[in-house]
Amino acid sequence: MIKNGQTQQFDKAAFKAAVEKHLTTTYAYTTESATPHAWYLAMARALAEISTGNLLATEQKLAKEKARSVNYLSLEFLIGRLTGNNLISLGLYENVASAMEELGQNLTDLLEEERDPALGNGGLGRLAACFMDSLAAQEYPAVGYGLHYEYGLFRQSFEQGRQVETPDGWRGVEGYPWEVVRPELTQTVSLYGYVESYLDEDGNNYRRWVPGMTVDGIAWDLPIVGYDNNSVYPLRLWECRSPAPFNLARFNDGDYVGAQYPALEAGNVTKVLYPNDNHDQGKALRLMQQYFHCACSIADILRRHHAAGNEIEDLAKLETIQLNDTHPTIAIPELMRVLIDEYKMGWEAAWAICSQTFAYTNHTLLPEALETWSEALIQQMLPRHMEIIFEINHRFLKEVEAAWPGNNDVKRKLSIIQEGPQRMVRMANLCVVSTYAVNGVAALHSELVKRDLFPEFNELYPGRLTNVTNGVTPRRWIKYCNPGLSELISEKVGSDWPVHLEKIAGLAEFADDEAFQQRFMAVKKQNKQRLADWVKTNMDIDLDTNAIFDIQIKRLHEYKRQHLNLLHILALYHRLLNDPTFDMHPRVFFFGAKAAPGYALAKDIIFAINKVAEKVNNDPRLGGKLKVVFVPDYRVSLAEILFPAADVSEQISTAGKEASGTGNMKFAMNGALTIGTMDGANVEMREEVGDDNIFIFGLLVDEVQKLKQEGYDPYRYYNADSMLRAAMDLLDSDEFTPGQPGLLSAIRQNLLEGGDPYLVLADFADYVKTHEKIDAAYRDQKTWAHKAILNTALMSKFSSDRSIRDYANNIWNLKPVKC
Ligand code: 9GP
Repeated sequence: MIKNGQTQQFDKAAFKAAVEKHLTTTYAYTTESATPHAWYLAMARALAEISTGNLLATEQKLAKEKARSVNYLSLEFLIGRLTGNNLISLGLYENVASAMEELGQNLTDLLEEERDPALGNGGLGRLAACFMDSLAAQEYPAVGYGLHYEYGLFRQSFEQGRQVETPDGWRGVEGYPWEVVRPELTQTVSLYGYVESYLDEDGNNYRRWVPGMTVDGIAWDLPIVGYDNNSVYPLRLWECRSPAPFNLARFNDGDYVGAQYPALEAGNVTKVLYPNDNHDQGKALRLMQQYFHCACSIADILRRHHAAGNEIEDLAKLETIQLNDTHPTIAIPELMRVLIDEYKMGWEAAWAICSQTFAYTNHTLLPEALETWSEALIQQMLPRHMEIIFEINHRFLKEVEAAWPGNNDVKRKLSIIQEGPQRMVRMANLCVVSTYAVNGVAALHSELVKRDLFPEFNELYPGRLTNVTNGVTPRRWIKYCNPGLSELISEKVGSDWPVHLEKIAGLAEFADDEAFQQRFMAVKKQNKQRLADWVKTNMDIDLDTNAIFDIQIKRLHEYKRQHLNLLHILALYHRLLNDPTFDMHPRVFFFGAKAAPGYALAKDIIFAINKVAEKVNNDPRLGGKLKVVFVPDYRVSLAEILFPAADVSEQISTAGKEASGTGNMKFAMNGALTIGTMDGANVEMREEVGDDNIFIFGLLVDEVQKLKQEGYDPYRYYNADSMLRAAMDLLDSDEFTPGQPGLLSAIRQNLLEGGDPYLVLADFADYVKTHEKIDAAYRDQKTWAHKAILNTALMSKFSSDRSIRDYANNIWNLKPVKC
């Protein structure tokens, strides 16, 4: 068991008493009447007492030391369940299990009672959660700032194979036991209104914003518990409320709805997480969310700065603000506004602080995800910010003029304002102009940011554009989710690998050790059984753990190409039924994915996979060789069962489209072999594990670009490849939708008439061939075990601890502070 300062005083009797006290005084149950859910809540509350105390102590210590900190601003933190993870960080897992046992409760069952706080969409939000974990584990002073959404990412279920969305009230009626509200940190946020000039007593001319309305920002802190140390950092989530709950006079007049209107409007701001991944919808309420988040966070950063006795001039010295994608960009003009209008600083002085405080991470090259806001909308909602953005742009365009005299094309391209019938503010351009560092999230992606997205910016600001390859926390993604593997690793390389992941390289020397191979594969088998049991219980599908478990879990998006995977499945189906010479090792294809509710084709792909699953899982002609499982409501807690159970990891995006990927890393750490394109972090994973231990296929970025330039014709591939044709044509038949041909045609149509924008057909043949290699490789279990062990052993680069050290050393200039 880990010993650390947070738990040295763990007193089992006192802990049990605390659990029982919460059961009765917080949740009003007796030990006899308590449900498992009530036991879980009481246990988590008792644990939160420990972490909240340490959160306050950490805050005080960092303020006293005037430590430089990073403020991680993100509209999403996909933290997943906290209880199990915090037990591991606190080193209390066994102690609490035994305490709860004495109270007649099983810890594993209680942990299942926790709802996932799904405050993010996918990779970007989960990255933010891993980063908070790594900041705390390494004691780099940090505060995470996000939004306290009333409803997280929707819950997904399937009705006749189609995705149905329902609201995700992640806090339940009782509230989330790990969070604590901090009313003393409440902020007031202005919106709408107009800007006016005025003279102060000394006759100086100033601008000021006269807001049309205000709302309150209420702070909720979630504890990010440092692994095996004493630090607890806040993940501070802002909830929007109206300053007045309702208008009493109107209510008394019988206007019940009108009386509550302002409260309803304010409540809407943090009502729901926008369910779009890699897609910008441009909704006004979303801009309001973004500004609300930024205004509260900037005000809180300044409050902390002053509370620690620091001067405003030292802001950039003591605080850095990392913008997680462009979503919090409005923080830049907000800080300028505060410095100029409230601190009465001149533009240059304010700009010197701002441009040395902010850094920006770019997470995508997809044009539909690059945020722009209509100038008119910003003007209406945030009139003073629009003025400031104009001024930033004006000064910036002078720089452009100096660098490219008389070149209006470059000016038009780089300008923060995009001209056109509706003028738009380009948030990414605003970020690059106003920050001291801009990073991409994998080596290839960062190169493409420089080469294709921002080449002129790279020329204008040499050195500003850089790379930090993503990573994932080995605490949640190995130690917590894969206890069997964790034990094996600890036995071979010592137990401190969760904070020194470079140590797992020591496993490589056992890659050829037959006894170790068997134990490694036995752990995999147990994990496959755990998943198979879950599927049996929740979906009533029988699975054989001798089959290859082949898994694709990520958001549903055309560029991620779940439909390429589907076509391969259809080709196997066709061959099994029509080619007597064809043989394959039994395979189960798993999918887990949510589609944005407005994304029709993504939903069609889900429907098609479900329909195919229905048929193949019950078709005796296939002899159990082929199964398809689409797990509903894919989320962090399900991911914790899926990653450890995978033999094969599907990372098959069109080259150049997936900025990094992080699921790819979690799979490989847990001993799965990747089938992937040369995209995102796959490229660096290949460098680490070597060509023999990864299955790479498909067009390279430059080949994709060339093919598109030359004029890509999907029919060429369709006509030339009979297997592809057979697979595609199945989609047009009623094979999977008896009596209703055409229900699955949308996919085929998109790929043929729609021009196949993500080159699914171009990569199909190589994908099939590479899967054949996987089939052959799996039949030789020793070689497979060797490769799987090496995948685990050679993944240390992809610990988010390394990513955070890269940020700390190369961007933030941040030093750890031991608490
Ligand atoms: O699509 C990227 C994904 O590749 C990456 O791993 C993740 C974290 O960096 O960010 C995703 N981007 C977005 O969600 C939107 O920009």
